[in-house]
Amino acid sequence: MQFVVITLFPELIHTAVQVGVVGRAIERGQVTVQAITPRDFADDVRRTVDDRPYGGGPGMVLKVEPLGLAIRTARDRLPAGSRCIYMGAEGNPLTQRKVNELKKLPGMVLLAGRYEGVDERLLTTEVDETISIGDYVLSGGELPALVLIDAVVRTLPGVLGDDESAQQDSFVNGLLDWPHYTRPQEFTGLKVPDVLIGGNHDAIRRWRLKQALGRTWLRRPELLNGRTMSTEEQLLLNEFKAEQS
Ligand code: 4H3
Repeated sequence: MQFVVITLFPELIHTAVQVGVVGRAIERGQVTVQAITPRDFADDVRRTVDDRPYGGGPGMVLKVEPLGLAIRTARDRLPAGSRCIYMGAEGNPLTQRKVNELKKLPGMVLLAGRYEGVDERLLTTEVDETISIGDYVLSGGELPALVLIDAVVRTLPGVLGDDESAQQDSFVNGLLDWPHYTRPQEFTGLKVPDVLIGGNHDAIRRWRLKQALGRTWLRRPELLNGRTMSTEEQLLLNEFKAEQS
């Protein structure tokens, strides 16, 4: 999987992708992350990358020509079938379902804006889709691009070790994660649930599924709406509800 991020802050991207799961995937050659900056395509001595908005008002817009050249250069570095995605709060939500769609692509250009954003004509001609990581405004698209890269890379085959991939099952399965515990067995008077100590693997599996269902029902009930539940899941959720009062 190949990513090219278009950004005024390439060092932010390079630094962030060095660590953790994504950093390891890059070291192993499973993923590449390049950054391209419009500044390298600016034609004046000051290397100007912003310009004033038509219609007036405060703030600047990313200058069209250097950004357009940066996008085309990025596209040329990627295989056919790659997509150009703009990170913006007005976009389609980044969900696990969307991540599972994106992971099938050979590569992505991720356009990270700054200032007031990108000229609409570049969005309509060069960008295939706008994606939002949530309903809030950020000062740049770099953090959303890094969020998208992390979410996609961890789904790629062979990126997570066996220990880590079991852990992934929770949101992938449409539910919130279950509670986790480590040593000591008692901490500040709080005990680890007995079932996790016993070593009965089926009891543990059922407890975790029940907690995942129960927490989803408590905290994010809308996630259960479109989801078909097995007989076991219905039984466990009913048990959880009965224990609530
Ligand atoms: C994405 C980008 C929020 C999100 C963003 C999100 C800066 C877009 C600039 C950048 C424009 C002006 N904010 N929720 N901000 O995913 O290029 O907003």
